[in-house]
Amino acid sequence: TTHVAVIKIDGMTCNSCVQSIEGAVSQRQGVKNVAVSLAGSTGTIHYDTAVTSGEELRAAIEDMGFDASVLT
Ligand code: 9UX
Repeated sequence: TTHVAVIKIDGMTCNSCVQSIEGAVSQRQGVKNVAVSLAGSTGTIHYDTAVTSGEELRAAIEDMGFDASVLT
């Protein structure tokens, strides 16, 4: 099943980090699509629930040095 996680991402101040988060998250197993909004401080990620989870994706973003929390 494909679900959509919306993750609040604090600490992004320019598009360089938007690109690096999108690149890293898009390569993770189970991720179908990822779009990060600098203006909205969010990441919207479509993923396969059999393979990964919102919490796992949040932790991956946190490990990149951002303060991340799962909104939906
Ligand atoms: Mo831009 Mo990322 O100043 O740490 S490179 S937000």
